Amino acid sequence: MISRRFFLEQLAGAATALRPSFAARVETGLRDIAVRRGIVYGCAAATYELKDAAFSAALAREAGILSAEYEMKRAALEPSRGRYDFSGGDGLLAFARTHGMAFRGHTLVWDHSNPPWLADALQQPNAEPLLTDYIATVVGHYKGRVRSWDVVNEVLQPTDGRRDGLRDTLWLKRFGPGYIDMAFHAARQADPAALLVYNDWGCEWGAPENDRFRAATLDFLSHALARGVPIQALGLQGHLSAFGTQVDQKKLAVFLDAVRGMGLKILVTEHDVDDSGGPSDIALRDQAVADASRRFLDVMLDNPATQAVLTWGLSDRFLDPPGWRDRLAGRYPRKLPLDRDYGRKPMWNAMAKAFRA
Ligand code: 9MR
Repeated sequence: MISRRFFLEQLAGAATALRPSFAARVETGLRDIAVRRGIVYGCAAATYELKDAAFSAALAREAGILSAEYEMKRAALEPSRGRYDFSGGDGLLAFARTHGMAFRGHTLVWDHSNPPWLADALQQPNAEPLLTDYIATVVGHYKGRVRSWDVVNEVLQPTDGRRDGLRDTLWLKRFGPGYIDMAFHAARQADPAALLVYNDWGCEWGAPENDRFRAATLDFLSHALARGVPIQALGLQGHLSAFGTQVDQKKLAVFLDAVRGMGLKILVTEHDVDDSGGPSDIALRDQAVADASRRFLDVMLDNPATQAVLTWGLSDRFLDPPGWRDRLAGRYPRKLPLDRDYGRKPMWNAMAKAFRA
């Protein structure tokens, strides 16, 4: 029989084991607020950012799930053929585990961020293993440790002129539409437990081209599910614009209902709000960013199929490619919940309110 003392010792041991992650985040962050809503909040990050202790502390406080901004794309993972480098992804995963966070995989099959050798290699005969073996290796490496995988990323583009709405990618050119099925089946085989996601942008906003995108997405999903492709969730990236085309809440809600009606889960995978084109007054811009985020998240979270919200980064500090500042006439972009000094912005408050609503 298990003695009471043994039981208490086990309990104490478990508490000690958990302590580091709690100690690292005494303050309530978006992750805790999200948990109370029954969802998970997190963000994309990169290992170079983790070297900044103040940022790491903010990340541990705010994020309950981590995604890789670029270190789990093929260019990073397989820089030369057959030679894998998991250091970036493993570094992020280690941080996630230390801080009790879940982990996402982004992304297995994309038209961008592929290593330079891949295009030529794909021209050889019997090239399918370049897709399926890659997925088996990468998903196998992270097996049991990734909650959800973006299996294919950005595969629709109705304006490319195909009846099936598929984007004209290097994968489509080489294998035809079947590459998507191959990718999902390979991922399913390599990790039976991970949630398999199709991730894209284009369904979020209210313009006529987005009507076409939503229709193409529903068409694509229903056909894929009918073929037995193991797609389990739709990821909407959620890259919004504070001063450009807006979300149409009604259209978005109807679309999400249809997705849920297919039995799929929904994730917001890369949310941020571009503030270019706005007034110079920072308070006004921050408010517009916050309002756009709230309008979007209210609809996304109203649907019971939505499981997760991730922002594409946490702090404006690391958004400094020169092109951005040119577009903002010398100003820094302010598109994320925390500012450049990790202070909470109106967008943080808007997200907290959306989670609590
Ligand atoms: O933010 C990412 C940037 O650091 C990379 O250089 C780029 C190319 O790999 O990808 C960016 O992330 C994109 C994501 O992977 C897919 N959706 C659009 C994102 C923003 O461009």
